[in-house]
Amino acid sequence: QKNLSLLSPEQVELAKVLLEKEQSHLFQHWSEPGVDDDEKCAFFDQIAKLNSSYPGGLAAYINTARELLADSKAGKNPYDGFTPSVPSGEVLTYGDDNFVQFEEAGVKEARKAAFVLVAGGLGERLGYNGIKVALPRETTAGTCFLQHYIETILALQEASCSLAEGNCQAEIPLAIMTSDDTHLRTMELLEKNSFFGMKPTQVKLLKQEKVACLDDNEAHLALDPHNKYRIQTKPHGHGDVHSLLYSSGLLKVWHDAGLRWVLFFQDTNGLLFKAIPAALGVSAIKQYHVNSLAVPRKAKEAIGGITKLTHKDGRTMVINVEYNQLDPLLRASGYPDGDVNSETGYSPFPGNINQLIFEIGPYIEELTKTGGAIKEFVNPKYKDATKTAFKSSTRLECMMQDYPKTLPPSARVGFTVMDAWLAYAPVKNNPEDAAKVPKGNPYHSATSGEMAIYRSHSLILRKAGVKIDGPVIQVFNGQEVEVWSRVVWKPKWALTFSEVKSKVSGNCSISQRSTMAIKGRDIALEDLSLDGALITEAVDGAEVKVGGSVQNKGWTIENVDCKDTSIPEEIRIRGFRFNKVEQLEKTYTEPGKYFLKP
Ligand code: UGB
Repeated sequence: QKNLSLLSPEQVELAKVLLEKEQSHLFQHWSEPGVDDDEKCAFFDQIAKLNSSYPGGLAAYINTARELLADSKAGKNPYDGFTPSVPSGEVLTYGDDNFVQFEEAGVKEARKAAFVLVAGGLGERLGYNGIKVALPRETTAGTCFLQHYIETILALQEASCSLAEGNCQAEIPLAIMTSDDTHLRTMELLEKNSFFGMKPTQVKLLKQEKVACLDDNEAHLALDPHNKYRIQTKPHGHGDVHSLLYSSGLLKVWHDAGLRWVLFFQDTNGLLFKAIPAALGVSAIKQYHVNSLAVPRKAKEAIGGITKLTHKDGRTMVINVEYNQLDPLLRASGYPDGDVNSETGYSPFPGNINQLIFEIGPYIEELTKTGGAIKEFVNPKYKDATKTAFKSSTRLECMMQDYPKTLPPSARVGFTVMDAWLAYAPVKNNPEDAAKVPKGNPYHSATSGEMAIYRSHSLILRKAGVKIDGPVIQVFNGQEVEVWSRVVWKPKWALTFSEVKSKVSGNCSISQRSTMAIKGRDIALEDLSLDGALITEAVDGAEVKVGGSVQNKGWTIENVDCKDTSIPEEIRIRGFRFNKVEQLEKTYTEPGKYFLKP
């Protein structure tokens, strides 16, 4: 009481909220006034932050926590009353007429889009010490994820503007959600690299705050074990992105500027932009308020399944069900074998890759009602079966893909399925865990993430008429992967299948042991026969035709051990590195017309 008399009116209000919500234990150990006053102020600063960064404030957080903890203790299933079934969505086949039409429509729409990268996660499963967006997407060109994302958005901006009538000045905005774990390093990466060519004003960083930890079923807030004047906090999950976009006012700025779409994406999927133009085209043509990208999913694969849920009362929704919940839900709903592959070799439930496209109008309307609050969940680890005590403190969590859970039935919620080889190659698992993944299921490691890029590029070129050898199978860091020709290109070379086709002509062939990096806009492959390594770089305005027979010793692949700490971490987590024995490398620094022939 004596301590409270020293507080400002705002601090008194906050203290009252805490006392009303039965949190007096937070003050019980406080020393006399005049002792530890700085710490006490810091405590209230923290409380004020926790209060303002949560929709509805700390009181709402504690109320929800009590409800969810009671449900968890009672063993209540969040899907009680719901029956799962396989939903129907848009299933695309890469390169067919339908796909090409959606891609064209998507590129046209892109100038009305804003991109949101959720990059607040530390990637505990990957165990990498840096921020994940700084990892090389592949090690042939060495471009990091963030650079690749930005270069693709800039290429889309340009391609989209070139289709607009009149003088198009569109600058596609990019928001990046960071956290205390990633914020400074993300900012440094951008600043050190001049924002990878984007205007600094185009990029906005939104930092998510952690939420208060909970000690017990009564939702008593947990004190930090190292400081009795602090509340212990933990991450709240990627679902924070919605409240941040709303509370920062950014969404309104985008809406007022006439933008129509918001595209959310995760930190380490090096393929996802291959799927963006077509998926955005689907959103525009089908007028989806919400469109989730999905890929065929192996049963029990550690990604959520897109599921249609029908409630006893008639309500239906198409929503992601996390992988650990899908199997029990199916077993409880008349599928005795749970989540199993169908005769196609895949689960009938498409895999959520958390690439979401929202139409801004309906999105902002919904957030005006909810403030961006997302249905949360709690996952306490109980000490024993009585479920009365926790092994360690817990907290509420939320996921960005749960946004549709509060939408009315009239909302147009759909999804788009594309081949995994085209759209999905996340880097989430460390080498040891990846090596334990059941045979046939994807590894989701740095090794598989890089190899998937070469496979995707090889398959795209094959579809465009290039003769490309099949892969060989190799083992790196205990993972058996297909090794295709190491082909990479800059996003401005080609964003869509039509663009790839327009840059390839005659009889082109690339052998399996080859490496090809295309670093320029106007580089055309004409009657090229490549058996070795070929690196072509050209400034805008330099038109280069590459042809003839290129043959050299090329780049070989060497195994490296993930435990060998003499090798940089970003390399050893892949289990291989390139030995650049011989290559043909040409750089064109002046505009003009050139013919590169050995
Ligand atoms: N992230 C944040 O920005 N803040 C946070 O507090 C937490 C994460 P994970 P997860 O792609 O296969 C998701 O940890 O959550 C960012 C889907 O839920 O990599 O286990 C983080 O930086 C799942 O349905 O993934 O699983 C990263 O960019 C499936 O789609 C992103 O959020 C799965 O991803 C995802 O965080 C998948």
